[in-house]
Amino acid sequence: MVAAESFNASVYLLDRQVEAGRGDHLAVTGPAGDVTYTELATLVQAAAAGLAELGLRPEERIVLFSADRVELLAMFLAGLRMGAVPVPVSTMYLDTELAELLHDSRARLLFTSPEFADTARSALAKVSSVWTLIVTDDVPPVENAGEKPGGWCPQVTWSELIGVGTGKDSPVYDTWTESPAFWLYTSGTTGIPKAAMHRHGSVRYVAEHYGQQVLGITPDDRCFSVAKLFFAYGLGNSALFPLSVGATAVLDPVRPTPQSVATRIAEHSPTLFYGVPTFYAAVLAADLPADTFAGVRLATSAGEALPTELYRRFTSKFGVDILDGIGSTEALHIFLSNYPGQVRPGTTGRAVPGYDLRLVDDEGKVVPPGTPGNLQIRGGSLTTGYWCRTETTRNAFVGEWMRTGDTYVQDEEGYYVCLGRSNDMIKAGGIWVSPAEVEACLLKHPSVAQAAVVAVPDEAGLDKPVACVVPAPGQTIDPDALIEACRAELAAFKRPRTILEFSTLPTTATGKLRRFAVRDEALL
Ligand code: 3SK
Repeated sequence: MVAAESFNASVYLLDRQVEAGRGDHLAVTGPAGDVTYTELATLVQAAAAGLAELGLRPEERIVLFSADRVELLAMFLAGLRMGAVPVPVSTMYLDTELAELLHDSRARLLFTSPEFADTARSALAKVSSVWTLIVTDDVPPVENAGEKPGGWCPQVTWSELIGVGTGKDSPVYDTWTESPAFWLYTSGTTGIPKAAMHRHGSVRYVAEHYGQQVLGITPDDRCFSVAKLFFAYGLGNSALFPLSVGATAVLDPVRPTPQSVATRIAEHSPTLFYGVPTFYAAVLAADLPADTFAGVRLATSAGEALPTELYRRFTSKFGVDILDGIGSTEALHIFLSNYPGQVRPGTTGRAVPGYDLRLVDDEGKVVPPGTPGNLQIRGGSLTTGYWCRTETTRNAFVGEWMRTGDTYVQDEEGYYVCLGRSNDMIKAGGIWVSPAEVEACLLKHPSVAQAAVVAVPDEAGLDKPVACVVPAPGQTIDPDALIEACRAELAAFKRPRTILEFSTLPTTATGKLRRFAVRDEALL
């Protein structure tokens, strides 16, 4: 048997930089100020000891529901250091959605920042597994907060946590490359999110393959990502890649808008900018000055295919090249990408070093270049599986290959072109939306008899969820009321952007919804 390699991702990202003499280098910058590698390492050691004092044990989960800031990054690294399992989750979730994840993960601790503290408390009141809520120092105290089923959930501030941990021995838990490191939730076809579990070794894998070999990241880079740390894309962009080489991450707690991003770029001069197609479209619509991205040496795009026209308009206006790529929460980061100096617009590029790609037909037979197929991938950063979802995990893998759910075609030179999804899931703004979940919400409204949610491209060619509904007998459809009903129950990114009324929805002879036909009718 091969001996397991001792490896801790937090030590790899942090202690290694301090030992290499980069302690005074900036690890993080942003509106809240600068933090050096030595300062971040000290915070992480104290936070890890503090978490242990709160009773968190290796392999137990801590859910992180916070804006991007130093404390969030430190919590993530502290969790890894002590062998616990940090679970950064989307701050777009409503309290009921967060409660589901707390329950599913059986998290012991929950960490939050002021913008999300009310949602966090309201979620806590619905679950019993969480012992303690940890809040950043700027979260105002609330009287009588902390009630939960069968008990009380005390609140600890960040300063208290660091105070408890400071001066305490903060040993690194003896993790291996194979040890559980962190989870990232991703939407399922049913709408119930599932946690993709990742290993310590995968952190090094994505950093050394995409981060270093495709982006060519160096200690002189300053990284700025519109995708937040709770997305796999953002986690790599703003944490795993910069820290793996001693570079600097620009962390911004606010939701990015073209204007806020222009301001941050002016203040912090990033050299690597990570965006998504929807954001590039918004930047062009905002008519920012042509020198907004001056100083950025390279931009990336992921989440959904970058339309050629959007690529051309952005690069010709701002003079910065965009590497379009695709990754997944399950693969942890990008496995298929364009390369600097070799971009082919309208394609997603070629395999990232360390990953094998193949296109197969519905019988699983590999198809030749020029023939569309279902994309499968193999590589060293794939999830070990979904937490407590045995059947879903088995269905996702074919041996060591993972099904991506995307349909692609490869040209003779090896460039891949995205043709769409192989299943019904919708990717809007780079985030998965389950039609089934949105349809279930619409069907609760008394005016709706039938609902189908499909992806329809907007003016920039980017897919958005559109609801096609049939009114219940005697009812009329009020689109605003339906969108409001979705807003009340679902995170904002899931809500349909448009409601279209149909007298019937196209079905097969056996009564199954013909989604492609619904989509075609929605496009008319
Ligand atoms: O959606 C993507 O393309 C992506 C890229 C990097 C990491 C994670 C994801 C989902």
